[in-house]
Amino acid sequence: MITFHNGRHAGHAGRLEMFRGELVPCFEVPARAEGVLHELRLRGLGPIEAPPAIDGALLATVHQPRYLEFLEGAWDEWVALAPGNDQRDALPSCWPVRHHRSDVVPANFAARMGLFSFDAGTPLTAGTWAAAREGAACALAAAHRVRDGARAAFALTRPPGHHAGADFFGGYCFLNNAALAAQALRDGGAGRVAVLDVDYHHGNGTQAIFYDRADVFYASLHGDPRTEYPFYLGHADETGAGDGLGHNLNLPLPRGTGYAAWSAALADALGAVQRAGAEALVVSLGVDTFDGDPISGFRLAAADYLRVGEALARAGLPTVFVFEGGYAVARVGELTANVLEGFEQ
Ligand code: Q9C
Ligand code: ZN
Repeated sequence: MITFHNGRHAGHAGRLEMFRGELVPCFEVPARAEGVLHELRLRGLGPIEAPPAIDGALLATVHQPRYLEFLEGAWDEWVALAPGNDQRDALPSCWPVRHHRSDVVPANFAARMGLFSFDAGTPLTAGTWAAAREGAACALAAAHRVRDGARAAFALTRPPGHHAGADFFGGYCFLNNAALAAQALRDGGAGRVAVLDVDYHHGNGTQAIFYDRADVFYASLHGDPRTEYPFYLGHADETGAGDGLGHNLNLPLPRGTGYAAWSAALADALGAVQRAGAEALVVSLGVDTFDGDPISGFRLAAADYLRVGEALARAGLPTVFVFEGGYAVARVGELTANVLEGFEQ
């Protein structure tokens, strides 16, 4: 299978994230993608290419223009705010809550950081915009390749994307690569598209983007949001709204879930994808379900990921894989390549 690799991802290298009252080294590091690239080359899993340049207007098929403008200029604004800011990353520290319903976009930079985000674990750095944009280009290139007849393609995106909404970043994500791929498949002629999210965390951004639409079915298996990040979305009773009612499926699972229960949920999700009449599939491929993941709570073993790939292949759909989470840095390449290799067998 072809891989589209983001040559600018390493420019997004956050230093610190807020965690339990202190700033700790970022979990989402460039070595994650380098590990995947290394393993794909080692196994000869297919060609690895840079994506063609994209028209920036394509990002607006999923994201709000005012959010994109903010992201594009945010680093320069941050650096201009105070001497020394180029030596530290920008993190939000205040947010509007439910009763703040004004649509006024504040002039203050910190206020806009909060308006367009939902956590303090997602540093915005000098290379964030270029990396996120090039990652989105990978997702679009993979979708276009599948639209043009390929059985499957892999977008090795970094930063990840599934927590990013139409107008917010968070959970290490800025642009929603999977949503952009799904939208590109729709625009390329697929009547219905499914996004299947197997990352440990619920893809709150992807769900929100497609929640009121019938043409993109979102299914996710993830740590129960009662206890697991991103907490405020991902419950089983979220089934879609308006035209999208019945087109969203959440399968929350308790911390400690192993492969037997996890793979049964995967089979349920794949059944729902078939019943939804999807003509193409986008897989949000996080491998933070691994039992050695430092920030997650499922118990999948490395060999299980081969079976995951086989199960995904049995859906028989043209498939775009989009890289998401996975923080056991030394193992992420092996786990990801196992899924892709299992799919190809
Ligand atoms: N510092 C993805 O997997 N923080 N995002 C959890 C550990 C947020 C995960 C606490 C985790 C975000 C794409
Ligand atoms: Zn995750």
